[in-house]
Amino acid sequence: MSPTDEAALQSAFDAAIGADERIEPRDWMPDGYRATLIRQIAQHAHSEIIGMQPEANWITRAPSLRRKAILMAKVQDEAGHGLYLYSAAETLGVSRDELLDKLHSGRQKYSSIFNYPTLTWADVGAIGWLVDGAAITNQVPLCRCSYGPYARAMVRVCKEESFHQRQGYELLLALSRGTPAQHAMAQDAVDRWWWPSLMMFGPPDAESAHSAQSMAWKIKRHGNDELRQRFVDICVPQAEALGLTLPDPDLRWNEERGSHDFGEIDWSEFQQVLKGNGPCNEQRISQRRRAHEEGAWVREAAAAYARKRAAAPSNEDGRR
Ligand code: BYC
Repeated sequence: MSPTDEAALQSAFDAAIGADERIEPRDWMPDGYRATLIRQIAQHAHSEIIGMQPEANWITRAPSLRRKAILMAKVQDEAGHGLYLYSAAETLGVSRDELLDKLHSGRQKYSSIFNYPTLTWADVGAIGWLVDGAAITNQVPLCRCSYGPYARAMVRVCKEESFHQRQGYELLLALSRGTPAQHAMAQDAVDRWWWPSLMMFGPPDAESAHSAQSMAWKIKRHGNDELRQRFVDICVPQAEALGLTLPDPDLRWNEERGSHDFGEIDWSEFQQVLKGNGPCNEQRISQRRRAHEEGAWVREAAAAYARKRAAAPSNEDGRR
């Protein structure tokens, strides 16, 4: 391609972004835009499938048939989200195998939040309320992401996440209004999940390597700090309604800002988790590798069946 052609394509891309139009898979896009999307969508997909583990841990021990059915549906939804997102990433020219290989070998990240253990049943509620709540706050703006397939996937994901958030809230409410031991269990779970949930939004804007460029490309619509603040403001009245407290002595309403002030996040803990030193990093990855290996026969069978169908002559009505 000549430099003039490239410049024309770049200016058509810039104009589309400026006019809030969607970029679609066949459109020209700068290499950096493509690479950023692959990185973010892959991380997001990996988070969905790794995120199945901490909750699946409680399926066999859910306290009633109703709770078990709800939890199974939720964990299956997370698998579905992973599938939509891997498909969205594939439209950018990478294969699912390549992405899974990068996850398994630690060359691509998944959300820090899933490296914490689920110690009690109340953790299922805290994940729903806080982790899915944080995910919705982050993902609703992604429904307006400039890349079409990612934005469209997010619409359905957000609808399902909102069901997940409510199930967590309802579960915690039942525990909070239950016996003193159940109330204490709910409070303990919130105490452990609060700070890691705030870390889900990523480092402060000043240290966020990708935010400025991703916002200029309209992949991200808001900075990490703005979304984190929005989440804190949403959670404070919800915690009051739940009869639970948030573990932050510095949390208070700031009349001037019209927002809550909150305490310092321990960013050294976040960095440790990202480096692989969180409480469950090793367990999560080895479990994922094992599940992948044990599922090899399913992938082989599906591929053999697809080959057989492709080779068979069509029936008159078009069926094979
Ligand atoms: N954990 O420049 P920054 C779910 C990395 S799943 C790990 O601000 P960016 C659910 C970041 O990747 C929820 N790594 O990055 C599932 C970068 O490193 P690299 C998942 C993090 O991309 C099952 C570096 O730090 N949601 O909801 O502009 C059950 C610098 O950061 C994290 C998504 O993935 C983190 N928390 O912004 C229940 C949403 N934060 O890549 C629930 C989509 C930052 O240069 N993703 N890093 O090596 C995003 O919106 C953005 O990628 C982020 C980070 C806001 C997360």
